[in-house]
Amino acid sequence: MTRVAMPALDGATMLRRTQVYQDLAPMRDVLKAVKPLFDDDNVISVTSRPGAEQPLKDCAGWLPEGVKERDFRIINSEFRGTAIEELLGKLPFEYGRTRLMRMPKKSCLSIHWDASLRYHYALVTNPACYLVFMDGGTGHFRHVPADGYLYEMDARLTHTAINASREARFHLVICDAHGGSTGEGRPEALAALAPSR
Ligand SMILES: O=C(O)CCC(=O)C(=O)O
Repeated sequence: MTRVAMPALDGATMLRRTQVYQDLAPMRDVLKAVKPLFDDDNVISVTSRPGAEQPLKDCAGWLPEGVKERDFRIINSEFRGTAIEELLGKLPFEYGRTRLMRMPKKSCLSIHWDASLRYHYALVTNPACYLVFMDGGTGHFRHVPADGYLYEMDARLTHTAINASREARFHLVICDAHGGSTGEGRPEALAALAPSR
């Protein structure tokens, strides 16, 4: 098994609080306004590509081959002039795909890894919701609190997310437009996992 370039699993870098802060109440107002737009895929696109046929669904699913995070640079009309646009304007990096992610009660994601750092802002959560970073057979659980701060996640690490509660969880998830990494260096069994969502 080869292990070369996979980012190190380190408690401090799996998830860290950034300096970026946005009041929670107006952020939750935006969520409330768009909540009826969620459907089975549990994702609403905040940003989309120029000319997207369905801007609110442009970021759902996997990043298609040849498409870059930075292509998702249009803030959809539903989010213009809102606290979410204000938050995006404060970032010290360029945003790529930006989505509202609903995680239904008693659910989890498949284990995967992503090509860039990701940033999570918890809108509605509770202590039974976690990002879980895998280290062989061990999972390191991290909770993203709804404290108004944006959290940086090293999504290049193999991970999943779980909602072990009886309520839906809502996060705003922002991809770094220029982050990047490949599966190179992962143990073979994990390299076979495709990057996801
Ligand atoms: O928490 C979520 O909804 C997605 C978590 C995740 O896998 C990610 O941000 O890469």
